[in-house]
Amino acid sequence: MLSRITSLVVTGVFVLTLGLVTAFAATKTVTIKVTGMKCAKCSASVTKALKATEGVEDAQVSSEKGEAVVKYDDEKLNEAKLREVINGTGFKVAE
Ligand SMILES: [Cu+2]
Repeated sequence: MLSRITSLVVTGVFVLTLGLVTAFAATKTVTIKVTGMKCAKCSASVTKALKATEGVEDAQVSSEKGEAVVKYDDEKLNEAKLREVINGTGFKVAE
C-alpha cells in the first residue's frame, strides 16, 4: 500500500516537472525582414534553409512581404544565428 502511494507521488511529481519543463522551454517567434526575394522559389529556398537549422520549429517565408516568420527554440538558437542562416542563402537580412 505504502509503495503504491509512493509510486503515485513519484508519478505526480514527474508529470508536474515535465509540465514545468515544457512551459519553460522557450519557443520564440521572430519576424525577420529579408531583401532580394522575388518569387516563390526564393522564399522556398529560405524556408528550406531555415527548416534545416537545428532548433527551428517552423518557418513561414513570404517573398511578397519580404519577411521570414520563424518559430524557434530559444535554448538552441538565437536571432543572430537565424540572420546568419538567411544571409547564407544569398538573400540579405535587412538591418
Ligand atoms: Cu525567386
